Amino acid sequence: MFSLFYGLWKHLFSKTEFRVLILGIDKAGKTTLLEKLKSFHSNLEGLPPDRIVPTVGLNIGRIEASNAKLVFWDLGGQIGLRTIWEKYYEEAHAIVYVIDAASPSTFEDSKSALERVLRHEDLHGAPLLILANKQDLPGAVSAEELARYLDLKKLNERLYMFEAVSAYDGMGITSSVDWLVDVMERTKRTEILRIRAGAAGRI
Ligand SMILES: Nc1nc2c(ncn2[C@@H]2O[C@H](COP(=O)(O)OP(=O)(O)O)[C@@H](O)[C@H]2O)c(=O)[nH]1
Ligand SMILES: [Mg+2]
Repeated sequence: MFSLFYGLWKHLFSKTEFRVLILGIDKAGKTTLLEKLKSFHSNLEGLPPDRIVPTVGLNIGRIEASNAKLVFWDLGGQIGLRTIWEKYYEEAHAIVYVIDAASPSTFEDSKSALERVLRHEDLHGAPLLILANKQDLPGAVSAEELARYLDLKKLNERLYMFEAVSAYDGMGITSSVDWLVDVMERTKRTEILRIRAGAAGRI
């Protein structure tokens, strides 16, 4: 009997809940991505793309993947809403940065918004997954091309990866989540967040 309860207890409480911020400029595909994640990894149906409206504020999605629990926060990307992003930085384990890879005219805006994110000290050491989204569209640039274009400096202290995805057809999404879980499990930032939560009585 004890072992049964112990097993249940372990199942319920042993998994850390990782908090992941989904950032990116307006129309990059953040909310569509979140809905795809939900439809892949939970019993809940994600919203179909034609029912997704521009995000004002915050969408939250909880999933289980690679034997971990993840909470995704999808924050609105319009310029006026970007100041809200910072409020969530301190608690986040990792960042997913979404870019519309089929819209080169927006790359410059994406790049400067991302550089601002990376400069913020509350995100120190947070792993970064950059998604070259909308690969289903003919003009989309590859992950390598996007990486070359962004030419990000100051990435040396964090784990990062570029991945080509489509929030429409799901390309690249499962491997992206696997990577995220793997790096969040071994990054120092996770350890620091865990210690801080414990100190605040929120283990
Ligand atoms: N073709 C294509 N369109 C996408 C993809 N992801 C998002 N979109 C479209 O891009 C627009 C903006 O998407 P949305 O998720 O609202 O972007 P957000 O502002 O970053 O949340 C919508 O018209 C989506 O249907 C994708 O992977 N492929
Ligand atoms: Mg949105």
